[in-house]
Amino acid sequence: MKKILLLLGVCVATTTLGQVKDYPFKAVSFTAVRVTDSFWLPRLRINHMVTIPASFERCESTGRVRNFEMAAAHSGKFCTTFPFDDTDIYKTIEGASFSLSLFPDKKLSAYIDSLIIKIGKAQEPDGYLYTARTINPASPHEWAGTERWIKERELSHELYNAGHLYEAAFAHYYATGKRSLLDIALKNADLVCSVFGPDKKHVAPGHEIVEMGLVKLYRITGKKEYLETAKFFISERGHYMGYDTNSKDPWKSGAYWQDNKPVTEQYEAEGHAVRAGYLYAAMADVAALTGDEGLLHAIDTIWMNMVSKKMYVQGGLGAVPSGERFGDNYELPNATAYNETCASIASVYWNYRMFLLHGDSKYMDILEKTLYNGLISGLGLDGKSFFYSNAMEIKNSFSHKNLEPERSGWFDCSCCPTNLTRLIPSIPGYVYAQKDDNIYVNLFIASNATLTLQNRAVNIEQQNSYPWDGDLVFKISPEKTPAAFNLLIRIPGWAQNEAVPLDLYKFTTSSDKKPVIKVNGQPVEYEMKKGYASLTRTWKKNDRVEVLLPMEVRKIKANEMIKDDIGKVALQRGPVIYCGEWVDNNGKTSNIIIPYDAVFTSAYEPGMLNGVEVINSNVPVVVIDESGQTVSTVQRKFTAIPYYAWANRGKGEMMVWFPGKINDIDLLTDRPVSNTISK
Ligand code: FUB
Ligand code: ZN
Repeated sequence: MKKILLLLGVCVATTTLGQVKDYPFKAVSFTAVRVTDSFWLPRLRINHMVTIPASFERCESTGRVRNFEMAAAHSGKFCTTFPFDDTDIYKTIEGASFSLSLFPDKKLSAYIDSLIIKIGKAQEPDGYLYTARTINPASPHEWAGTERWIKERELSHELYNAGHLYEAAFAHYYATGKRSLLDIALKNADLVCSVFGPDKKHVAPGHEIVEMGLVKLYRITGKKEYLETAKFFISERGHYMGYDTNSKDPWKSGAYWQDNKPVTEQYEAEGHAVRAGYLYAAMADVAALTGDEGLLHAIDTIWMNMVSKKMYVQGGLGAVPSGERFGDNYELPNATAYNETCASIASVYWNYRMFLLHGDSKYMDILEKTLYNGLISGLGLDGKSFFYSNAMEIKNSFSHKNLEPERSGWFDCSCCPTNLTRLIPSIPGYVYAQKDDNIYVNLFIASNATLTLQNRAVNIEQQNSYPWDGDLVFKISPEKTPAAFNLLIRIPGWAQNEAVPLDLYKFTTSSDKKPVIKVNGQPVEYEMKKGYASLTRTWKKNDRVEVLLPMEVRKIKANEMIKDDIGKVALQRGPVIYCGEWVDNNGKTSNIIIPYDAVFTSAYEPGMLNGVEVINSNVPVVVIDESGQTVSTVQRKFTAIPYYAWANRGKGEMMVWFPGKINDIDLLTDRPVSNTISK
C-alpha cells in the first residue's frame, strides 16, 4: 500500500514541476484509519458480507454481466433497461475494492478479477466501452443514438459510464495495486481525450461524473490531458444553442442538466440533484488543481443557496420527483419529498471537497448530517433492502399517497444501491485531514489511525459511543516525542446552538450547555478556528484529550418560507434527526402534536433496530371517537427513533415534522388522491 501512495504523489508532483496546485487541506486516506466503532464497523461489515455480494448477485441475475459478455461476443441483444446499467458493476467493484482493504477476501478478489476480464473483453480496440452499443452497433439502445456520442448531451450516458469506470479503476488500483481495471480505464480516457476538446467535439456531458473520474486518473498518472479534459467538459456547460433559456421547463431551458448558463454564472443549485452534486464536486476538484477563481466563486455561492434554501432537515437534496431535481428556493414539501439516496451521496462528495478547499467545519457539519440521516436511511438494516427516494412523511389518509413507503431489494434503475456499496467503505477516509502542522478531526468514529504529519508518524485512537453519547476520547501518540502540532477538533454546529449553517433551520430554544475539553484530565481553554477547537501543544505519547459534547434533545423549527413546515417542529439529538414511526405510537403518527414546551428523555435500546437511542415524551394526540363525530386530544407516550432507521419493521405512518398545535381541522372526503412520479 505504501508503495502506491508514494507513486500517486510522485506522478503528480513530477509532471507539474514544483508548481503543484491542489487542495490546501489533505484528506487522510481511508486505509490509514482502522475503524473499531460500534456504529460504523457493523455497517462496514454488512456492506462487505451482504450488500456487495447481493449487488454482484443482482448484476448477474438481471443480465448486467451478460451485457458485457454479449458485447465481447458482438452478438445478442442488450438485456437490461438502461444504457447506464454497466455502471452498477463499476460501482460495486469500486465498493468491493475499498472493502477489500478493510476485509481481505480472496474469493471476492478473484471474482472481481474475473469481472474485470469480462469488462476488458467488452472494450472495443480503440478503448470505447459501452455495452448498449457494442453488443449490436447496428441496433443500439434507443437512448444511445445511431453513432457514438451523438446523444451524449441528453440521454446516452456514454461519458457517465466512463466516469464510473474511472472512479472504480482508481479505487481498485489504489486498494489492490493491480493495474487490470486501470489499464482499461486509461485506454478509454485516452479515447475520450482524443474525441473531445476545444478543437475537437464539443459537449456538456449529459450526466456529470466523467469530470471527477478524469481528475482521479490525472492524480494517478500525472497526465495533464485528463485534467484539461475535465476542465473542458465543465466549461462546455451553458453554450448549447438549442435551449429556450427563458423557459420555466428545466428540460427546455437546459437547467435539468445544469446547462442553461456557463458554470461560472450559475449561483443556484438547480436541475437533477445527482448530476448537480457531481458537477459541483468536480468544479471543486478543478478549482483546487488549477486555481480557477471563477469556479470557486460559483460553487461557494451555489453551496450557500443549497444550504440556506434547498436542503431537507435530514440533509436530503432534490425535492421534486419529476426530474429528480432541486425545486425552487424553499420548495421543500414533505409529502412528496424525493431525496434520492444518490443525491445524498453526491452531497457527501461535494461537501468534503468544500472542506478540503476551505478548512471550515460547516461543510463537515453538512456532511455529518447527511451521513447519519438522509444517506444511510437509503439502506435497510438488513444490508439488502433500499430506498431510492427518502420520504419525509408517510400518512395513511385518503389525501396522501406517498412515493416509497417500503424498501426494495433492487430497482430497474438501481443507481442508489450500488452507489451505497461504494460510499459506505470509503467513510473512514472522511475522519481526519491535515495541513502543515495541523491535524483536523472531522468525524467522531472510534478508530485507530496513523497519520504522517511533516514526515513524523502520529497515532490517534478515538474511543466513543457516538452518535448516542457525546463523550469523546482521543489518545494522541506521536512516534517521536516531544512533538509540537495543533489538534483541531470539529465542534459541531449543533453543539453550539446552530441547527445548520445559515438560517434554514433553527433550534426553538438556545441551550446554555457548552462543549468542554480536557487534556490529561484538566479542563483547557481553547481557541475556535473556523468551527474547530484548536489545541496547540507539545504532545507526548498517550496524551488524552476528552471532548464532552452536550447531547440534548433539541426541537428544530424551519424558516417560515418553507410553507409545509410552518408551525411544526422536528427533533434532533446530537447529529441524529428523529422521526415518529407507527410501530411505536399506537399505529399512527399523523395525529401527534409536539408542543414547543414538550419535555423529552432519551434511552439507549440495545435490542431495537440494531441498537438505537430513542427519545420519549408525553404529548397530545388527536383522537376521533368511533362515531366519527367527536374530535379530542389525549396525552400519550410518544417515542421517536432515528430517521435513518425507519421502515425496517413493516409498512405504516412516519413523520419528521410535527405540528406544535391544532390550527385547523381538515374534514376529508373518502376520495383517494394519487401522486405520480416521472423521471
Ligand atoms: O441517470 C443515471 C442515474 O439514474 C441518476 O443519477 C439517477 O438519478 C437515476 O436517474
Ligand atoms: Zn440513485
